[in-house]
Amino acid sequence: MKKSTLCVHAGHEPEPVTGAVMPPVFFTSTYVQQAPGEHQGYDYSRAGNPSRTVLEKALAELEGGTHGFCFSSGMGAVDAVLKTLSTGDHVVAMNDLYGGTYRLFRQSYEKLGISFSFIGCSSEAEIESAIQPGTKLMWIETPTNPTLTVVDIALCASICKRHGITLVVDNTFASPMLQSPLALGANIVMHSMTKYLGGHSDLIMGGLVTSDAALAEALFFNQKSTGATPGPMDCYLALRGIKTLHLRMKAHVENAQQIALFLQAHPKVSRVFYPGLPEHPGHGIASRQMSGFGGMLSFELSTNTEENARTFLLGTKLFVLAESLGGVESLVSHPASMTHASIPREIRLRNGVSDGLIRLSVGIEDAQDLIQDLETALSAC
Ligand code: P1T
Repeated sequence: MKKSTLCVHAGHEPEPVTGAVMPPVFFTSTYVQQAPGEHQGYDYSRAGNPSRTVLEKALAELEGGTHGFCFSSGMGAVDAVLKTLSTGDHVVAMNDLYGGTYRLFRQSYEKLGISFSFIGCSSEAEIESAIQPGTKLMWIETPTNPTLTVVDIALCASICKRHGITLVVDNTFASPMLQSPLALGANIVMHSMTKYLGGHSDLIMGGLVTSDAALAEALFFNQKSTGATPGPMDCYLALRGIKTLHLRMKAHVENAQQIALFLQAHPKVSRVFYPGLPEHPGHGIASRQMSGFGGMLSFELSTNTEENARTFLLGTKLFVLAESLGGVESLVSHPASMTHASIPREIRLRNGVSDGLIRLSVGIEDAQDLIQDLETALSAC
């Protein structure tokens, strides 16, 4: 089945008792047992809830995997993966990561004796040289947040396979519509479902998908043991979001492409980071491994200072100044002081996140209205 059909149908069929076309929302924390330990598959909603099951199945189907797990945030999903590791293990990670992921690695897991090497993931030699005897996990985002760097998933997968390393791909920026990491050889795909999957900026949620039974068992154990699980209403909202993911992604991609071209041609803009532009260093890989270049882009003004960026950020009206991304509405943000503030400045600068970098989450409004909004803000800079 094509992904657009899966978006509409994945995870459920009409409900057998009443014939309801949409799955009911099961507001229950617990389930009656016929005898101690005898039940119909659900005993307590931290371990499982039918509304969550439907969503987890839908997510797994969309990512082409066999096991899906949903969490009460993207960070809850990241944490469940890291908890599969033990003291002494080593992780190779992409150097440009969402600030919260970087913070969890450095501030929560390093002190538990897990070590990390942050690298650019730009070549086989670079990745090979970062691998140590104790390397258990490789963590990449592609395209990255916020510099839109593209990492070759198939290359990482083949190196990881050779060394018996689990490859995790944070697929948040692409969404399952534009990129399928499991098909390219990744072992786990991770999502902040708060973003494109939810799609309407009205929930916080994370997701993991794998086709590896042993990994699935470990992730399920961490999910139910730690308990960062979403409630049934959020699961329903996420499922409802997924039903239009294919249509929304098409609009996000078309609008972002037009805005990238507009910004690239603008005299007050010096650099545009968007994998859909032929000049982007990751354009070739993105063309191979993505079916569209996404709705996220970043750029720098010709006078690339924090003050000038601030003038721009206060000058947009349609692009609302806010963290997060992937909703129907357009957002603008300043990674250095917002989403990536927890990364020390010198490391942030080394990773290409300058003080003046501006990030756009391009929504599904009319492209010309969005461009007009950007033009107004640029004229004030
Ligand atoms: O916010 P949460 O649902 O917990 O997801 C964390 C996360 C993980 N991975 C990526 C690539 C992300 O972008 C995020 C969250 N990002 C933002 C809030 C942001 O504005 O970039």
